[in-house]
Amino acid sequence: MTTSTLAAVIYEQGQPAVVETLELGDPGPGEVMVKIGGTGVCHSDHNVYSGYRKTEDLPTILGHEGAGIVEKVGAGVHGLDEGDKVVFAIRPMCGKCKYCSTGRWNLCSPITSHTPTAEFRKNETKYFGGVATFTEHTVVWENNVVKVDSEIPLDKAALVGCAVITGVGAVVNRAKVETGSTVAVWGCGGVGLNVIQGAYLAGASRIIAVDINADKFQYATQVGATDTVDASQTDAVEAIRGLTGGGVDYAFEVIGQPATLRQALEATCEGGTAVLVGAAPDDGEVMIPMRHLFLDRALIGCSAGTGRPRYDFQWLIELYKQGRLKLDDLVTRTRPLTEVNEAFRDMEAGAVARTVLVP
Ligand code: PAD
Ligand code: ZN
Ligand code: ZN
Repeated sequence: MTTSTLAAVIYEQGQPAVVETLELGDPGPGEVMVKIGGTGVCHSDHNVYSGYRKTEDLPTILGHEGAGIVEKVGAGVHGLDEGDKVVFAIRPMCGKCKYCSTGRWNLCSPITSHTPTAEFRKNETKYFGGVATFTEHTVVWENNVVKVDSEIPLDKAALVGCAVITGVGAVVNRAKVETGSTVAVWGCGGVGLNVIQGAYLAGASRIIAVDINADKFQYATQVGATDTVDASQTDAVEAIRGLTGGGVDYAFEVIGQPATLRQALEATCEGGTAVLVGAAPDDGEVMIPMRHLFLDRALIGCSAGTGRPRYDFQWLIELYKQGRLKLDDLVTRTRPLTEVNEAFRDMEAGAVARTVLVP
């Protein structure tokens, strides 16, 4: 049996997404079909849409930051039932590879992952995609979803799967920011705002939000920024050195540009750490003065918040329920899935913190 489902498809990078009806097969062994309840529009989707990051796997179905309800369960699936609320994990969690075995779930080896046997089809076309949440229904490996508290609204839960785990996780799992530290964050989009709220949760003493769009600072302040620097008006590195008397302990680049990564490193104090969260362009390279690293500075990357989805999603949702993790303020617009291209335009214009598409 197949299920008809709307899906946002990229046939050619640099061209608008096409929202159309595809046929989706039933979940095979170890797979589940999820009815999408909400899916956030992340800049990583925009990178595929725009061609900032090239892909050969076309046509591709976008979307990875999602939450929904399990609708069909394949044979041999354990711990997931029809009606369960789930959040998607960007990376699978096989539980067996070197990385899973050493607690580094975000690096789970693609070699051991499972591509669903259920495919999206229209005529003979084969569609690529990850968890493919810019849809009404998707089928994924059981290890790509985490069952979560049934009380959390799906349009808010969606953010936990990417923006929240990536941002908060970069602070607490990867950088391990200590209470009292000073922090600067380049880029106050959906992910950067979660780095800011992660730094707030970690007890950072100073949280400096950097952006070239001053409209973003209202959101940054709402989630815990203590200072703002408009990099379109001022030299951000100088401003941060001035505010902190020599540089921050931790600087997070959450844009994905070589120039801002270099700025982030330069804004750290001696012994400080710069963390690359933004997704690099395919040919992105950055030159850094060797003497910077000599003075005990570190430059590190962070994928998916160095997250352990089965564990981290639960405590993040618990903090949301207690009012300590802000998600309602971050979903500044919801749109139907059919308006995915308008949502990308809002992102380009800096008109939103996060858009959630609701099929
Ligand atoms: P977004 O478009 O919502 O926000 C980007 C922000 O950066 C906007 O507020 C811009 O105004 C701002 N900005 C742009 N250029 C500059 C500049 N030169 N100086 C200062 N600010 C600037 O994006 P997002 O928050 O959805 O994603 C941010 C990045 O994080 C993007 O590269 C995305 O692909 C990456 C990402 N990484 C992971 C990971 O696992 N590491 C996961 C999810 C997203
Ligand atoms: Zn994302
Ligand atoms: Zn693994």
